[in-house]
Amino acid sequence: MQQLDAIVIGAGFGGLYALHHLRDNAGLSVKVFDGAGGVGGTWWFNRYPGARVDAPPTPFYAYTFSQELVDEWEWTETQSSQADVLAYLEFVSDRLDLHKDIQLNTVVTDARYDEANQRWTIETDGGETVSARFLICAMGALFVAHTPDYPGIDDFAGDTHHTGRWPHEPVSFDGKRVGVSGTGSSGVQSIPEIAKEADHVTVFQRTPQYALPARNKPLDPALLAKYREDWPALDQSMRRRGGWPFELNRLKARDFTPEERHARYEEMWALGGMYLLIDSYVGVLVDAELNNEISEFVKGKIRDTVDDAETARKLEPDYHLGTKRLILDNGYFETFNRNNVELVDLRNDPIERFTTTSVITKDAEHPIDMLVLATGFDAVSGSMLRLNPKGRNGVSLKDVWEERFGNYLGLAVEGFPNMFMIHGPTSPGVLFTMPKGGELQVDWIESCMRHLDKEGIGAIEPTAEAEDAWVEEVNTLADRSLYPLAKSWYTGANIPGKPRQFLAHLAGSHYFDRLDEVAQQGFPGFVLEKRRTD
Ligand code: NA7
Repeated sequence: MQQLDAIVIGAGFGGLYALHHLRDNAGLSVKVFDGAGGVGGTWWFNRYPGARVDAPPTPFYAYTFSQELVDEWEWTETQSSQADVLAYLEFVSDRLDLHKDIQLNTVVTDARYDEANQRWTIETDGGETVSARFLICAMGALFVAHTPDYPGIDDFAGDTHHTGRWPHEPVSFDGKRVGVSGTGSSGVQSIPEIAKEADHVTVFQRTPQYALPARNKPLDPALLAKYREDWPALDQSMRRRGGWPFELNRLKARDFTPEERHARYEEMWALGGMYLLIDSYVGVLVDAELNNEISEFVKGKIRDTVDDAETARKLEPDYHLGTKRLILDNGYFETFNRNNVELVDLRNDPIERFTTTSVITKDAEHPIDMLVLATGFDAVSGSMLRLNPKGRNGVSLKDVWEERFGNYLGLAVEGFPNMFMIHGPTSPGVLFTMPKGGELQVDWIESCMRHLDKEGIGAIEPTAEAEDAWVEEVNTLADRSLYPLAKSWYTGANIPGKPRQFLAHLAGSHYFDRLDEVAQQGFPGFVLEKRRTD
């Protein structure tokens, strides 16, 4: 059986960096396994038309640790396309010679902790068994695609594509009547592209969503050069500002008149991207009154954009802006002015069943030739539960997480020694720029491993008390904000039967300060078990 220091599951942003850092900087033997046919993780799977980065602009949704990588990769647009991000990750894998330690097309089917030897053993779908001291789970926060179980959906005879499992061969919408279910980021990004080609598009909307204009444009080479020059400072800025590279205004709404505030919203709207949410006034995600004002502003923009008043009304959201994942769009609302696009409001006209050729809602039958499911993911916890590792005494994660996603620091779970999660539940995840957040987590894991070696420790796991206090802390942070008021995948509300728990740490920079503190203090909250074997 192959013996390694660390097994990494997942070859996306987090897993690739884990391989590089642990192998090339820490000198460990590491192997990455991924079920996909290429590196890229989320960016390998989510290749639906219109897929783009919806985080800070390029080049900040990228690795930050290497000035060489920053200098060598030529980003071309401000909100990079899926193809560009994937090409970048392939470039990084070549440049850092990662491929030789990545085994693709290999699903890890089992992972068990061997208590006597303080090691993990994994099995793959190819029948291999591999052992390592550490198991690093970098399977992604948005990996397990969610498909609604409408009666008859499996009987539908046309092609069905989930945005999160998009085919590698081209998909033609030409001459087709396409039904799209779901209006989160994936739906909002893909619907305008599908509508350009299809005969007819029927959008099945459960929750109307806010979307801010992405204003994607070519990236000015002079600006890119400037970012490269200022990279160390911008990188530090991201670490301090919740993953955002630029200084933010600290304006207080109450210091301005309604007219002045409105003018500022217009200014932020014109800038595009996330600015309206993060840089108009402080407290948009905690102050309901302020949030309502900005939400109303965006609803006004939707009404201004959509010609048909009834359609515009159906598209108006009724939750606080930003409390579901913020969407950046490229012509989404304008798409409803096309005469080949129709909106079905599922709240008033729910889907009853599918036939071989149509979707039947309460009020009508909608014939379709193709179904696009943009219905999201069993987010954050789903990929860990799919792996379902078995910890001490063979206890499975599914059993431990039946009612609550207990863990400490979003990184480790009691009863699962030497197992670490990247972007796990209660870590900042998508609420911090993910590539940077993953790097910081991996850096912490490596410092933890060094500590264990120095102290002759064979196994580390959190205490139950540390987990309880941590989950409480993350919940308290969430409860001070408007986030828990929305039904979102941050709370588990998108998956029937999923325990409700706020899955993201809302103060990213403080989270990473906390990780630093725990490392400096010798890992309080963890049980350290002496090494049993040499
Ligand atoms: P999201 O944001 O979870 O969106 C999924 C969409 O699918 C959303 O509109 C859901 O409505 C809808 N949905 C889910 N289940 C159903 C059923 N049963 N019937 C109808 N509609 C349904 O996933 P995305 O892939 O768009 O985005 C995920 C992340 O990827 C995104 O945040 C970016 O960071 C990139 P709901 O709002 O739950 O009522």
